[in-house]
Amino acid sequence: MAELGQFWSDPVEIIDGMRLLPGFADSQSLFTEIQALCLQSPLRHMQTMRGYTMSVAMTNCGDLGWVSDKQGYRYSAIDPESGVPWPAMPMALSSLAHDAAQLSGFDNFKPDACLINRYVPGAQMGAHQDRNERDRTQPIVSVSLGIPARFFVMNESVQAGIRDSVQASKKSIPVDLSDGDVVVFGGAARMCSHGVRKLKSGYHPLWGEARWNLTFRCAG
Ligand code: MD3
Ligand code: FE
Repeated sequence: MAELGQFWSDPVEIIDGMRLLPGFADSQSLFTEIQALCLQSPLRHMQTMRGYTMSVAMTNCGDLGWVSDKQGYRYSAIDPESGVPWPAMPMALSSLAHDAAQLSGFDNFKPDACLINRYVPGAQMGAHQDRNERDRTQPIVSVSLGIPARFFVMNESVQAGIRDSVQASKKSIPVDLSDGDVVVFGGAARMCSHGVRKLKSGYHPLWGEARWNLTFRCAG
């Protein structure tokens, strides 16, 4: 686990409530944990309500897991593929998320859900909000691993127009996320729309031709 205060470079406030901790996560130790989790609860491509198959492969650990099917998006204590609970969240993962949240001003972050996303070249995630979590005063902590990806977040600000009186503007802000980068989304950024651009091909010595992302949430 990364020691508190150890970064490749200083934390960056991208927009109000969104803080990037460059290189905060120890990719090597997470690799071992994630391999073990995926043996217990294999990655799968979920269906959307409209019948599309997601290009991102997913699984979960923790008390609750995010699922999507013809009934829609929700959290479930049971892995629908196996009929048994998701694997427990390893301490190495929950403490990483806790420490990243604490460094960003959120004390006592105790996530009950960790969504594990795997992108291969060509995979992407369209713009969406994360709104299935019960307590939205809690942040979401995201950990990026493997080959880099271009993430985008919509900054929903109100700007005074020159001719119009007041105009709502949504500006898409690109952020390149690399192996070990951790992002904390809380406060004003918590409900911002966001997504991931189509992954370009690449190779990472540990993760191969893939990008992985962990998102820690207080869902229940
Ligand atoms: C901003 N995952 O699983 S993580 C997702 O890289 C998701 O796999 C992306 O969006 C990925 O829902 C982005 C960054 C992230 C996660 C949650 C957020 C950004 C967020 C919630 C609110 C605002
Ligand atoms: Fe999201």
